[in-house]
Amino acid sequence: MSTVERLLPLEGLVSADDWSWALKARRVANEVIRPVIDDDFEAKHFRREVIPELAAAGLLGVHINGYGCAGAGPVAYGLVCQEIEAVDSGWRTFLSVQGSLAMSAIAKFGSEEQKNEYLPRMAQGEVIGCFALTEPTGGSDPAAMTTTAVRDGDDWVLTGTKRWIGLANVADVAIVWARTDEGVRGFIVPTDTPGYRATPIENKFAMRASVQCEIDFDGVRVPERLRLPEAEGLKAPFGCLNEARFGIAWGVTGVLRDCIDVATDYAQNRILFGEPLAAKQLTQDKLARMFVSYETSVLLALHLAGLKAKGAVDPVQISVAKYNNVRAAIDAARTTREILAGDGVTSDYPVMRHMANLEAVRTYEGTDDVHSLIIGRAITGHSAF
Ligand code: TGC
Repeated sequence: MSTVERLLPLEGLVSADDWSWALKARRVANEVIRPVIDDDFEAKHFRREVIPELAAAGLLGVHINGYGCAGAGPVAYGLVCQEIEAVDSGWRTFLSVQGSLAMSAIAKFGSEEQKNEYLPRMAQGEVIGCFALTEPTGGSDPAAMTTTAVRDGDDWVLTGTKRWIGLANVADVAIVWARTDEGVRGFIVPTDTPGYRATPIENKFAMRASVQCEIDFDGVRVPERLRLPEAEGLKAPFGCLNEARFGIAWGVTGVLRDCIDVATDYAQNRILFGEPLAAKQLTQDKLARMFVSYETSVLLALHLAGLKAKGAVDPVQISVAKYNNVRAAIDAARTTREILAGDGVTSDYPVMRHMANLEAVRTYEGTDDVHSLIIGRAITGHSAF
């Protein structure tokens, strides 16, 4: 049994229904992803066969109501992210891109026709989505976007470049945010439309079991019926980022948990100076700090979920949780590496994979600097971006 479940079981803090979602996600994570993740990370292989398993468990767009989606509450949504990310951040990223970003964009801002056309098939994993907001000149300032959509009769013509877009080369549809004469608008772009070209970014040291791309839009023609009618201005994509940031705040607690388990098991079995490493005061201090950090991160995530369930969560509160929990997970991965010493840098253990992935996680969906400044602005009233 996991150390954290033995000492402070999360099961007792959540409803039976929410916990059943954790168990469904844990099964897929442990039976389908864990056995292959080290090889896939090493080989930079995105294992598409995992998608039907995630879909069969109801995990794609798990938090969306109706249209073939499970309509699970925020705690369940968070627990699902925690279980998948405990194995690998790349697969939690897949869940976020598909469910929190692409499906959420359609659910929040699409027409009834668009929701009926796409959401059930996306929940089944038959249609894969990506979310194209970030541009090559910098992701922190979407207001500076240069991708344009120009009206031409019944169509829109999209031109520009997006970068760091998860799944863009395997996606069937891209949710693309572009500047129009009336401001930023969102479009559902079938990826087989002429002029759409997604090129994987091959030389990543993080998220190697998932795929991120640069996308070129060279006069991509999209009919008006594929514009998201309710999306007006940048607050629309930010509304989707709020969902993804919430999932990250929960997901990284899974990495923290995995690090504690790896470090505890290693320390119990590694003999140093005639006794287990676990019997040393310095090791116990490291484990205790990680455990306390896990508990505070989870309680913050649970608090956020409670606010979200009441419809009362503020984006600043999401920033607090993303900022704190990602940093806590990074600290735990570093501490685990220290406990494992030389073994910690090998692929016999997941520590370096987690560490590398977390460098991407701290950067996307708002860097920790951006979240720090969002919090600072809320405290002081001064915008310091
Ligand atoms: P500003 O440009 O003035 O605001 C524009 C409008 O957006 C509203 N807004 C939000 N609404 C809801 N939730 C939020 N979290 C919001 N943040 C901003 C804002 O109120 C305004 O509304 P309105 O009605 O006045 O027009 O921007 P700001 O000063 O509020 O924000 C500045 C800053 C730096 C905080 C913001 O630009 C920001 O959060 N930057 C980080 C962007 C980010 O997270 N990018 C990563 C995207 S990830 C990606 O594209 C790849 S997807 C993942 C994958 O594929 O793997």
